[in-house]
Amino acid sequence: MSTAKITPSATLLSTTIRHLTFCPPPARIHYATRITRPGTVTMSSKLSDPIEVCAKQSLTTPNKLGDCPFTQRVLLTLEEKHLPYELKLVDLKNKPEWLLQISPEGKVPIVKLDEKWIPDSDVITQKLEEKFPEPSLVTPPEKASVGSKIFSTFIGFLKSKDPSDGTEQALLDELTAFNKYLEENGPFINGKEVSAADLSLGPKLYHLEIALGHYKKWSVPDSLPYLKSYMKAIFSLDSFIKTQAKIEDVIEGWRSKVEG
Ligand SMILES: N[C@@H](CCC(=O)N[C@@H](CS)C(=O)NCC(=O)O)C(=O)O
Repeated sequence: MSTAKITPSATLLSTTIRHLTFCPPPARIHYATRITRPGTVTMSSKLSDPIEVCAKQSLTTPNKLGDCPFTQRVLLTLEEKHLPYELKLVDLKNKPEWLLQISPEGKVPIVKLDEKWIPDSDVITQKLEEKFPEPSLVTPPEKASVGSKIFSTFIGFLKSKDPSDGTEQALLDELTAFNKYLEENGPFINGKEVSAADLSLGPKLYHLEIALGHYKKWSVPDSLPYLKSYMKAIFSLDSFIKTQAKIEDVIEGWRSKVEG
């Protein structure tokens, strides 16, 4: 396990650093910066116990959040709901025994809710919505899968070694369909307000932009202006800036997929 350092956004007033073990959560957070032993980072905008979140540790920088888009989705949900949380950074290259005990698949994110460790960002965000319904981030079911094939087609293109295998076109088709959707329904998936589907897709588009730019010298074409504006808007959210992975981490995170 390791430590983390995250710059709080202007709206978040408390940062607490604690030891990275499954010790009981700290006493109530009181809008103050408190450093005890090296360890987790707690960010809080409310006077309540922080929610424990196991997250991927940076591959490039000690004590920093790593490059997991599923974890960022969960953190964005917590941020947008103004819920305090505490990160427990996990070295996924050297998984600790306790991780496998609480999540047999050994994957992050994992979040502790009602004294139970919950894996999988789909399940976690659903439970957060049920337990903390305000402010609502619900995406209407008919819109919830908009853009959902972008991530898999991005990975197909990223891994491809054959420029004529159709993977670039498959990605372009998905991005073009999404651009059209945004033109007609945007600026966000559910219209004017950011909702859960954006918080899932945003981190994936961030990875797409960085990884394809680095490994393929590829960028989203100018012929998709609604998509470009969407990415700009999501990447500019305070919550996004606060929870995003470092560019070097995203590049390192995809290296084995590209070179492997
Ligand atoms: N379906 C899961 C996917 C989580 C996932 O794949 N996490 C990656 C990091 S981004 C992981 O923990 N990988 C470790 C491994 O596969 O051993 C979710 O939505 O939370």
